[in-house]
Amino acid sequence: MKKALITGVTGQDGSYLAEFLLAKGYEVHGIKRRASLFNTQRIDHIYEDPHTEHQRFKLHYGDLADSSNLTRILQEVQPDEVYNLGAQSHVAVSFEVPEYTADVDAMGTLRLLEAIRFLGLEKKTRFYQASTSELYGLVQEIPQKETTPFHPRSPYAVAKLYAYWITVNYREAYGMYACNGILFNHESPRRGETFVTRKITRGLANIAQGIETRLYMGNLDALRDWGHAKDYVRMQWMMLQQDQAEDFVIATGVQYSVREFIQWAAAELGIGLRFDGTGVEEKAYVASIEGDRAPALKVGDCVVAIDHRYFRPAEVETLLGDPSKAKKVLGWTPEITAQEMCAEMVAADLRCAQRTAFLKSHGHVVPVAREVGAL
Ligand code: NDP
Ligand code: GDR
Repeated sequence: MKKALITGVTGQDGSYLAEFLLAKGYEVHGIKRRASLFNTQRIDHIYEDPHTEHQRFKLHYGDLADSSNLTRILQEVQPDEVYNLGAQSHVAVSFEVPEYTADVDAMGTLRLLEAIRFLGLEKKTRFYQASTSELYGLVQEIPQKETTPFHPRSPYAVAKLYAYWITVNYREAYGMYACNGILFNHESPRRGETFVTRKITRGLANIAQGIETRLYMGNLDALRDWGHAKDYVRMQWMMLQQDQAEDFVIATGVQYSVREFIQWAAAELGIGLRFDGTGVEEKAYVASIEGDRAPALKVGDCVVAIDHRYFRPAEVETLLGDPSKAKKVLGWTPEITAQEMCAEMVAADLRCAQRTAFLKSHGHVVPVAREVGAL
């Protein structure tokens, strides 16, 4: 039975990848940070009690900031495959905690690679690094492919640039099977609540049910190439099954604006929107309502407004990937479109908002988690 070790197993991708690998018959080990509250919501459905016989999904406390911990876990598990998905993954937050982001995202990758080498596992253990389209930043070429030059625009992207190159370096220096998946944005109902797509689907679902009144946004003109996380974790595994390690761009090859995503999400709720104004003054008003999914709204309500705090010190305005190499070499194609994914996310967030509204209407106090400051 093959063994995989996933850092970031409690995150969006980690949870889908763990499911995927378990279905393939792997023994899956995940590194989980200690937190003051449970942080395993995304993997609770695949949790296995350590007392069960033949347990195939095992969690280890750990942190990418702690080399001795990583070395000990690697020594114990002796994995065939390591997926390094753990990261401080929020671009805007990286401007607030740049040093921590560098420590975890850049140095954390080095710590893992070095632990593999130190333990003499470099010929046994295959290594996947979660690289990112943020490396392209100020884009030099449209669409972006494996050979497009990088120009990172945030402490997150700069840290990931180090992680990208140290992965290439360990491949070249030590003959390790180590590769980078340069993944463009991918989302799902499990996406963190402060990334733009989830913020929109959750915010509009809450507004439709009267739990919140307005969604405050940053740059609506930003263009992104959005795919579904399920399609992308399949690709992460495929990248480790080749004869030789290579780096791949994973994207859909289609881009949309944040404003378009808001319109799709609203349409899923039966709401037609009218955008007025430009830049920091822009607002969106309810122009039409159909069906019963937005009982708290009426035509003319202002549901989206701009708050300049959500603009970043340096923005990545446009990203569009060229996944030709992945299609040609690996035979990979994304199966879920951005619009289908948006519909799935809205449906999930609407169910949650309806539950909250129901409980509130029956006198229960239901706190709605909110973002911290402008992030
Ligand atoms: P998430 O933010 O959902 O998950 C990040 C994971 O990393 C969580 O499990 C988190 O733990 C864990 N983590 C954070 N800090 C540490 C640390 N110090 N030590 C160990 N684990 C830590 O990210 P995604 O699942 O969306 O992304 C997975 C990876 O892919 C990340 O590296 C991200 O940068 C990268 N990426 C993501 C893209 C996307 O569009 N989703 C695109 C390109 C790259 P906890 O649950 O405790 O917070
Ligand atoms: P990104 O994702 O920065 O691309 O990084 P995010 O969803 O945070 O932003 C996408 C674009 O939307 C604009 N935007 C807003 N973003 C957020 N979060 N909140 C807002 O209110 C808002 N308004 C407009 C942003 O400015 C940006 O242009 C994600 C992460 O998953 C990274 O880890 C990963 O590497 C990249 O995708 C690829």
